[in-house]
Amino acid sequence: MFLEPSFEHPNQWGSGGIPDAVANYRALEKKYNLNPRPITINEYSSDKHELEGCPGVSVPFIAKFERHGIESAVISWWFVSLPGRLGSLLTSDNEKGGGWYMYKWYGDMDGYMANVTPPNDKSDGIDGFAAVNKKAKEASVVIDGNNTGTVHVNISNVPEFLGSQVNILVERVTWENKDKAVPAPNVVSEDVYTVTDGQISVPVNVENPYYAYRVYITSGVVIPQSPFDPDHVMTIPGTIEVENYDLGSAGVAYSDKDKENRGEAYREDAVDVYTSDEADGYAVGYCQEGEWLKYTVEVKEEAIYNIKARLSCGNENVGIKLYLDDEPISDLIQTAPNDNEWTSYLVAETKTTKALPKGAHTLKMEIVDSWINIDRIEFVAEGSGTSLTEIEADEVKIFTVWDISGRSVGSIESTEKGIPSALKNSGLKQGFYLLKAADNSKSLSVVVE
Ligand SMILES: [Ca+2]
Ligand SMILES: [Ca+2]
Ligand SMILES: [Ca+2]
Repeated sequence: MFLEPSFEHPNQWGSGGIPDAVANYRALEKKYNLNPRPITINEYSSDKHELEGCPGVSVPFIAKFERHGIESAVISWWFVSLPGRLGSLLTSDNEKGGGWYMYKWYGDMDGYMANVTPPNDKSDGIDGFAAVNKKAKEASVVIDGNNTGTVHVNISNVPEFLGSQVNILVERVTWENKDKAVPAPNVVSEDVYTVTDGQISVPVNVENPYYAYRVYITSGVVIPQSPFDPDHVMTIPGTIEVENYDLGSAGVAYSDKDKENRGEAYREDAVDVYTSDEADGYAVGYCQEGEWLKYTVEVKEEAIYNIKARLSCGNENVGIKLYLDDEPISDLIQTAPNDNEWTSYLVAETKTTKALPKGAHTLKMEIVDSWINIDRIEFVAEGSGTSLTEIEADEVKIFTVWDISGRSVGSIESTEKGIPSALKNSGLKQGFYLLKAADNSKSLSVVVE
């Protein structure tokens, strides 16, 4: 069924009219004995075209769509001469604007939507939408609207899986105008809250009605660091398979910049472990600047050690640095760039910058710059050990290809060395892609330039 706007409700501006419009329409269905139809909104927007895509204006709309069961809705399309801008979520130079991040927060919501009660449902004022994701053990609330001042986000029935202590990250996305690029959301505050009678109250200072804010809730229960295999603590001298990083919470045993598990192999937390070409089978990939992993190690004897790190470096700036109990023990360790051949590993050879003291310690591997795969790090006494050789693969295989958002974009047939040019020739845009061999023998990441 399609209702002409003039039939019952003319085009209306703002989000405050949605509750009554939906109720009136549902009453009509009842009156004429119709089964409830899904409601689609063709275009939603502020009445000011310059506010298209503005996060603070869009939040109250989305909140009401969720609350009142709107099946789908399309953002306005004022600027038809600039197509492909996602309703002004991108600037006219195709850079991300503030609205892009707010819609990404919405798109990242998974699990089920939670009920949100705003101060006034029939207004464009402060409103919000929220989701609870049991699988990822997280919940989030996005708020804003045409008000400023402190908003108390009162959350009841905090799910038990979040525990009695929760981490609360409050983030803000700014917005000046639809052509102003925004580099990223900012962190406003990060605190641990104690859940009392299933409730917490988070104050959020809304500084600007055009901004949007996200309250992101995760479990505050900290799992302490412990060896991955307590029966076989890794030793120096010896080989550290980097995928065998310690057990423990994020920020304790590891730090990974995105919560996705990109490789979906071997480990189940946010660290991106991939199946690799080696008999050992695994490497840590999708490594970004500042990420780190920790290892409980036993240093057998005090000595300076030779280091052999098996790496696939995505560019000439990227590498790893090693620390023992947070003291640096190496310079930057890197190899020649891999020319986007992510199964082509090289071994970097160097030595520790100081003698490692005997005994139990924590080894930390830190990522410097972005995009490197790491298979393993050997610590060997001088004059011993065998050199690893570069692995090449010439067999033609079928690879399924995903883009950075995890969307399948087709498949290619190629040798591993030929993948970058095969991707380019298949017409894919610049960007980061994940590939998996159809025979499940390999998973790798490739940058198309
Ligand atoms: Ca990750
Ligand atoms: Ca990562
Ligand atoms: Ca490995």
